Amino acid sequence: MFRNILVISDNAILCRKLEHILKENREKEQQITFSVSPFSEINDFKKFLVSEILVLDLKNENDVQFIINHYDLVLSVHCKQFFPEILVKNVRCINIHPGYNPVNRGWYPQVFSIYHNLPIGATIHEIDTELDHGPIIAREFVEKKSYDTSGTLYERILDKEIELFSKTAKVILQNTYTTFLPEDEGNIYLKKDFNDLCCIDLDEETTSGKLIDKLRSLTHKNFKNAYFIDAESGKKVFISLHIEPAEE
Ligand code: 0FX
Repeated sequence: MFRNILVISDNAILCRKLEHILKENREKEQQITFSVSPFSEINDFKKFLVSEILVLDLKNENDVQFIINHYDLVLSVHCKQFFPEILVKNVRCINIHPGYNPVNRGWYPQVFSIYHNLPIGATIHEIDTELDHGPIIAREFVEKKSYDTSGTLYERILDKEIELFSKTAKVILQNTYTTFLPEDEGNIYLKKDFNDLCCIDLDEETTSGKLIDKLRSLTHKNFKNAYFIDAESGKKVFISLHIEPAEE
């Protein structure tokens, strides 16, 4: 069983839900510590979490050594920092990923799932030296509808992450879980792919279906994602989609 568990995250809402599940599933002798990346707003986490919160920079060798010396399990909960090799080789590191590995590795998986018409889900896996790549502990698909946007699909994926973690927290904390390897290398999309997707080329010829899919994939609450460049002013003009199915 793991004794000193570190959660590292950049997503306060998800952390609040996981804190509850972790506390329900831990044994008395298991210590759980929460931490955030230096660029995260720690006060957002303080609002949500009962536990004390550390700030840890995975690019800082002292911070990485501190983790290696003090913890035997690191849980990455939408942590935006890349885990260095020395960390994953010395401490068991487990990631909760908002995509179905290996189909949706990388950044904002639901965006690329809508745009490239790929299945989507959530995965809990051991971290190795490649992004969203290691042995899988649990994964499940979520339903994707023709009228989903990134925003509506993301909510379903978060629910699935919580569901998967609720089902596996006990065996993860006890270190009695089993794993299986991903079938292949799958697909990987990075932040740059998202930034490129956001720019709409007004001269590109496409089908109505593909354009709707692109705008659905870039519509997420109030985020200003998709844009074209106004020819007169040279300024970005942001676009998002209002989409809803007819009532029965
Ligand atoms: O915490 P998270 O949901 O997850 C992201 C990556 O998607 C994930 O692959 C990685 N493992 C994790 C560490 O970081 O990211 P977020 O809270 O910044 O964004 C949540 C969603 O909001 C995102 O999936 C798409 C949407 N979004 C976010 C930003 C900042 C946008 O549509 N536009 C944006 O500018």
